[in-house]
Amino acid sequence: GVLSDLSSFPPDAASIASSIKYHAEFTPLFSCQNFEPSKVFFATAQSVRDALITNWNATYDFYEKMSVKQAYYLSMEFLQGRALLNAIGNLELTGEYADALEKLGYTLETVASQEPDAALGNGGLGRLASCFLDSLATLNYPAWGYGLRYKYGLFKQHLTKDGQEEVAENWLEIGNPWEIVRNDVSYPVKFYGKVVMSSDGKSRWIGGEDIMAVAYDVPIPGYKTKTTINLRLWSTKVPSDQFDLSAFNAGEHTKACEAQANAEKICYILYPGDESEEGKILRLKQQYTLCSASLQDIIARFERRSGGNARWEEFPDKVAVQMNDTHPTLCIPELMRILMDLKGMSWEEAWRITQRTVAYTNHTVLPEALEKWSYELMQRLLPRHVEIIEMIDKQLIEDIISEYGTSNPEMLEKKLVTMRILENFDLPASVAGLFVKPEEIPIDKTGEKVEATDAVTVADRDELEGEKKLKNEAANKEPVSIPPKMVRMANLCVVAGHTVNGVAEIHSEIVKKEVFNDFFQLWPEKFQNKTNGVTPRRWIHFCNPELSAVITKWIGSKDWILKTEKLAELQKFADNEDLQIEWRAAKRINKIKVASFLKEKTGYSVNPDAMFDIQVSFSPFNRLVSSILTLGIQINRPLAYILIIFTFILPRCHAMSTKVVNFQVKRIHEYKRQLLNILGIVYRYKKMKEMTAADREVKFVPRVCLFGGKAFSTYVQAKRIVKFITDVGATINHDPDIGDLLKVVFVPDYNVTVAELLIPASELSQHISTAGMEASGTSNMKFAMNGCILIGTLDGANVEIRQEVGEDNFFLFGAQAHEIAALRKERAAGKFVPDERFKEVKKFVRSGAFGPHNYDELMGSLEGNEGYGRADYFLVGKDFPSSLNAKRRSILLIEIKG
Ligand code: DL6
Repeated sequence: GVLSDLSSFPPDAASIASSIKYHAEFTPLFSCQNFEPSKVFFATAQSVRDALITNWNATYDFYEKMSVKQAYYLSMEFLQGRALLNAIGNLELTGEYADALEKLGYTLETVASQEPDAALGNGGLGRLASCFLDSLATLNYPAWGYGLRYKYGLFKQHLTKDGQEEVAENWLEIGNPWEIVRNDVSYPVKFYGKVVMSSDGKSRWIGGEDIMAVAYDVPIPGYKTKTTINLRLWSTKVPSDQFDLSAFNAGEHTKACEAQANAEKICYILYPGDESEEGKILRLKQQYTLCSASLQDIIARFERRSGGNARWEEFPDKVAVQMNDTHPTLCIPELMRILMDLKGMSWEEAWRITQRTVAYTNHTVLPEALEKWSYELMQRLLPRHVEIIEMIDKQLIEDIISEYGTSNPEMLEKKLVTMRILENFDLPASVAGLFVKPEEIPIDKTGEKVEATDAVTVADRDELEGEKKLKNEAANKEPVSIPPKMVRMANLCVVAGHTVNGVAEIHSEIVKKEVFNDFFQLWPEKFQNKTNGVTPRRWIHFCNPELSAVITKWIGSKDWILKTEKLAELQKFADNEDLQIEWRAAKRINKIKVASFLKEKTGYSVNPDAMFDIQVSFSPFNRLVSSILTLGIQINRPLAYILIIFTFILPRCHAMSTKVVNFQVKRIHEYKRQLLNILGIVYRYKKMKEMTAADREVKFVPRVCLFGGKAFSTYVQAKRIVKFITDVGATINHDPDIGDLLKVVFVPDYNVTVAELLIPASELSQHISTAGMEASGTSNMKFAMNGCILIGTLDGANVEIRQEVGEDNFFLFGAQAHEIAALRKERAAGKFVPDERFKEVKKFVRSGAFGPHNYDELMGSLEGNEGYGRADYFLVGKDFPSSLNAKRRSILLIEIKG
């Protein structure tokens, strides 16, 4: 329920100013002489934090007293961005803080701009987690987030003449005014060691390496409520008794600090490179730290709330654990371990409780993103967990056999091979004999056939494989590789989770029909859809105060910030010229801000009256709240009718804006097809160059094309794409023939703060993934909410957005998901006939139009089987002509309405 009557925060500017001054004086982090902006920010944030702590404590006490069911969102990523404006906005104290700071000689904007982004995430999945926290608090849900407190945030992206360069983001350099370290809340986390059987017949995991996970709490305020929930982030350190004092005193300083360094590096960065064995171990340690510390904490809270008389069968009625993708999968065997080995439960009891407690959200269908871990590595690091996983796998085999029987061994074998958690493992003795086919009857060392009496054991198989390998090597020098034994985390999630959800309608269908089809056939009731959502507070109200004011004025209240369906009331004013003028004025203010930001960051000048066309990646929306529903908590929110504003207002408001800014800001990934977008721009540039100046002026609407997004540091192709876009920009932006008619800018270091600036300024944005590959997308929602027209494929949440805004207001193009497999086959068979315009644009790129490079790797990847891997796997060539048509249609709409 809603909390009431909590202690209030100083409401007037004078008391806020004195609270800021107090913190400025007593914060030990800054010198007392100066009152520079970074110090003012810190002191301001601390004064806000006072209020949040009061509300946090009251919220905590309330939920403790009521002993309510609590939802826990476990995520390796939380992409929080800045917190100051969001916190004072949610507390409805923005005006008071602005006044207080003015009294102290500062503007709120200057102070807020001092805050580093908390970039503890990579993209959509992390930003979604942060949006959920805002909405959960706003709706007064008893929920917490659990994550890791990375010392370095997602890298800073510098753009040099060689392309993207990654630089460590030391976001904690001046300290983090929002967090509260809880030195009294820490848990041991173990790695390596061995499992022994104790006298009571229970397994005990002993020895190995121990570290401590320490809690850092970040209060998350809801909007217009006192409810303040918690984001608990774990940091790692060595247990205090493990400092090797004698080594240190003997001068072996590095050795003495080794354990400390080993423990601390677990929380250094998100997704450390995992090409090396060391990198893999570090990632697995991170995942286990998150799961183990969070579960120990959750269980301690459950026991405390049970007053020392825990009734374990009630655990799932009090606790829901949502796994944000597969990174927190280890909470399944960890919960089993704790319940069996430490709380004395039987396998059956522990399994029932675990299954009723955990649920899984899938965020991707990319096979390479469905995590698998080396069995051998996992067994070394987490021996007890691997025993438990083996038991779950064994139980799964039994379930499959009992469902399908043994009368059709071929079908059964196929099911087992796809569904098992353990990959490349022999079948248990009980069933293995069924599948020995005549031609596979093994040969013994003397050349005789071996009787297939029982299971082919692992050792047998390895030996036979070894022999085959030797024979092959001798025969044709091509060794046969033995497939490595792996643990499939997604399969484990599906088996153990009581629900599995995709994040948009089309994605959830693909999850059922393709990715986990065998599981869907076995347990159809587990599978559901929860289309993603975004918070309208951050993503309209706070990031776009201009548009927000227009909406509030015409609707007559601010109710829409909580009840987005109220936005539908704008429809009746759609033809009102005054509204249209105000709407366009708001957009123009945002575009002017972007123009000056671009000038400062890149040196490029863009005309704010050009059309802004953007391709980027994070998002807001109150189509609440996907995964949370699977926690067994009902969030009773209607669909967000926010998009209706598009149907009725957007075209009319764009009407008077003659120029377009085109945005594409996303993680750089081949499936998101930034390459398709930039090739369309290159084609446009080529056509412009072929015309007379007079024709160009008549035929082209001035356009600013913006890209933003980071390429993963080892993703070579993505980095080539970044470099290519910046090279194209460097040529076009300096071409005197083109002037303001076309600008191409790669916005460096795209993050939440940059998104908050770009999205409100957008007129056209690109959501153009190869159909079936973008699980949902959330930036599509954020752009739509800020009065931007979308160009896109029928993919992810685009499908639902298009239904809401109407077909006329969404510029659709491209092959559809069900056509993709056949198109790829056709492509691979060399049957694809490219459009002349596609050939022309590639030839132009190769001609040296953009500098000395011929971009052979990039262009080659779009061509046949020429040694560049999967020949145009993402179907850029196929969708190129229809993307040009869609762009033309979108511009026409904007011009015609004008
Ligand atoms: O569900 C949030 C977000 C979706 O909107 C994106 O479509 C999807 O790509 C993203 N998934 C991930 C997981 N990893 N990969 N790839 O970030 O989740």
